[in-house]
Amino acid sequence: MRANSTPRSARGRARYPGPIVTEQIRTSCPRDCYDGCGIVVERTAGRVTRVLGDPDHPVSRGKLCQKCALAYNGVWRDPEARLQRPLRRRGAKGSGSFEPISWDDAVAEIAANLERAIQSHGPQSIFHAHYTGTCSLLAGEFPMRFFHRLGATHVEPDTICNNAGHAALGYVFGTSTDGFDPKTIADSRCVMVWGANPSASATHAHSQWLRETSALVIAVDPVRHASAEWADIHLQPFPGSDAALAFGMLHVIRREGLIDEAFVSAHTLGWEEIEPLVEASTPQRTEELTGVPVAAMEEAARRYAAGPSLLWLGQGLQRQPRGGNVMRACALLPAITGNLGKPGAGVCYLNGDGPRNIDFDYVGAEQLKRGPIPAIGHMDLADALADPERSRAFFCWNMNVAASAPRQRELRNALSREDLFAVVIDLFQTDTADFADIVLPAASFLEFDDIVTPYFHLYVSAQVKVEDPPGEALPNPEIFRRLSRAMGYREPELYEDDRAILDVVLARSGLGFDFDELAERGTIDPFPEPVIRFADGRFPTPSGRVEIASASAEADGHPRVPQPDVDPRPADGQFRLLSPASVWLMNDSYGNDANVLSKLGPACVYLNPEDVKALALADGQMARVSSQTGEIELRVRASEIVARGVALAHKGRWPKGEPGASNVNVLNAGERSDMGESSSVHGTLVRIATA
Ligand SMILES: Nc1nc2c(c(=O)[nH]1)N[C@H]1C(S)=C(S)[C@@H](COP(=O)(O)OP(=O)(O)OC[C@H]3O[C@@H](n4cnc5c(=O)[nH]c(N)nc54)[C@H](O)[C@@H]3O)O[C@H]1N2
Ligand SMILES: Nc1nc2c(c(=O)[nH]1)N[C@H]1C(S)=C(S)[C@@H](COP(=O)(O)OP(=O)(O)OC[C@H]3O[C@@H](n4cnc5c(=O)[nH]c(N)nc54)[C@H](O)[C@@H]3O)O[C@H]1N2
Ligand SMILES: [Mo]
Repeated sequence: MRANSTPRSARGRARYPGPIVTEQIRTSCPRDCYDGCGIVVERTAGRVTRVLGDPDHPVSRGKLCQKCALAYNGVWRDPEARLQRPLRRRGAKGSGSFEPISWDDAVAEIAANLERAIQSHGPQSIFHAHYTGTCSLLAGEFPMRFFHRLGATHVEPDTICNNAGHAALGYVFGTSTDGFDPKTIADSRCVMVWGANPSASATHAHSQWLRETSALVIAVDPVRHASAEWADIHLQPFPGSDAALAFGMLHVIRREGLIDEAFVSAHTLGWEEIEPLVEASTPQRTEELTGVPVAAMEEAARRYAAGPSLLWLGQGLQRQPRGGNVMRACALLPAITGNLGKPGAGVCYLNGDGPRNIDFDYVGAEQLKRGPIPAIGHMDLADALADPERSRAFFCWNMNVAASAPRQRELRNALSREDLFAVVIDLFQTDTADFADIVLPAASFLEFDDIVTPYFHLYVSAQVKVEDPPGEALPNPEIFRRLSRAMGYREPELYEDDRAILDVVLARSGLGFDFDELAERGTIDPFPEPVIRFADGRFPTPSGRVEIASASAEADGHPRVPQPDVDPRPADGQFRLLSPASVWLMNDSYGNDANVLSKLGPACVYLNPEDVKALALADGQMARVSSQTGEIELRVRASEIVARGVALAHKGRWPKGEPGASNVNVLNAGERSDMGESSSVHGTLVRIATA
């Protein structure tokens, strides 16, 4: 398909005459964020002077979010803060004491240690963890070529984030990554945002997409965050009770004759199997189970069913002990009301590359695998790294596990093992890097060309090099080419040049533009008309229908149909701790920016004022928050945004900047959800007392 050539003001790479020549260059934000903003970089005399939102980009409209505006004009461009040379450990693990070494010495030392691990314990004793520290294509996928060839154990990335949702929606729809096109909101009468908080995790989607629509907005969240505050209807269930809420809404929809019978009979499988459960899920019973008042729930059910309606299922929603069941239950709503396959309707969890046709397998060179790749989930990482028979070496790249992963104390103990050879590749000396034997300095997104495919909007964006990396820092792909050479590998895929890969990817996509055109325009929208998913009524499940009842789920040991379950309420004075995205942090990425830190203030825990009183605490006082795995001191914020029994402390601070050298993940016991070996971090139970 030919790209849409919407005219944009001719600012890309333009030169402005004058005594000081300032160039403006378009690029794109590759952070793990729904928004995928367009960026304009100002450069004077070859030096970047400012990083701004692209005024012509449909999402950023000239404004970056607050956190990226600070970090991209702060710590990310501060050469003093950035890693500039490869480093070798000098002191004890975790002490942060290192000496600079050359790239040749660094990769030779890594190769020698990997060989040693392979000889003594096999390649599977080398573990590598990575996630979405950057979401650009080459920086995220090219390193996989090296690890496929090596045969290292893969720490399944999505298990730290969203894998339960992927598994659950896979059972229901046969896919979790074919979400609605946000553009179709123009035809929606109702938008239901369930367990996502765009006001923090997608600030442009909050301030534009959601706030500018004339559709009715329903938010379903235990926290009254700014998007919930903005919504026309806010349902505030107790965490982990959403499956019962979805069944309660189905009860109302059925009782009031709002089922789309034609859609149900033509395109779904197993409705009759859940009808008795729906029948039993009366509004009164639902209120008892979830805490959501009957009237609000009934109104939301009616408005959603009337449609056309969008359902945004957040990643926060499924970070629960029964998060997979919750996702399956919520997914019944569009199926029963026919809010699928037509303009203004649909479900979105994440958008994969879908119609953009980006060949990720080629970029990751699957063919280099020499057999099945061993894998573990993040919930098992601390144990695997603690065991010298299982693990001899560890790579961490695009990720900061010492801040983001569960069982923080156990993980740090494991990373302290003298006989675990650790390599960390990052822009900064993170907590994880403090435990490395070799630290390799990575280039930032401003320092190499790449492609970004955002996961909410269906755009294709260019990441454009605007300056050289500081010191000897290198882009991820070049780092892995050097590692391959040091290992003596011969496969040509390991040495393929970045630009050649970008050209192949765009040529294969059939989208009709090459990298030069993309770089010139910054972002291209290949689909000016909203893409309507499942318009033919067919779903990639075994039956071709929406599988309310799923034999695949049953074969995997789950109930055939979703259940109207709720988690037990926390007993004897415990609280349910939620630790979602902070407005000021990007996961753990900006926790070392001075301006971000001053905006953040001290780490705090939000509690309902009644709970604050009952705990004999006061607003502003320090509380000791403890769980089965650790404890942390947090400043109390008494606030009505959470109900009684719920505690809220945002993720993303750097442990080494905190008083007890830990962040909220010291409380996270790494309990897994019911599906996908995935994190149930929002199900963490804690006790709270005066510090
Ligand atoms: N308590 C709690 N914990 C959570 C969560 C939660 O909700 N609550 N959420 C979880 C979720 S959803 C996620 S996704 C994870 C995220 O956890 P992480 O992936 O650990 O966090 P990030 O900050 O995204 O990225 C990690 C690192 O990537 C580096 N980086 C950026 N660009 C590059 C690059 O080009 N090359 C290299 N080599 N490195 C780069 C950054 O400097 C940063 O240090 O955290 C999880 N942890
Ligand atoms: N500013 C900022 N933006 C980010 C990130 C960041 O760290 N900071 N991280 C990025 C990443 S990696 C991800 S995965 C996304 C995550 O972004 P989201 O999908 O928005 O997920 P979370 O921030 O984890 O949580 C969203 C909401 O889920 C709610 N929630 C928790 N448990 C339940 C429940 O049982 N039921 C219901 N209904 N709601 C529940 C929380 O109260 C929270 O308000 O954001 C991305 N964007
Ligand atoms: Mo995430």
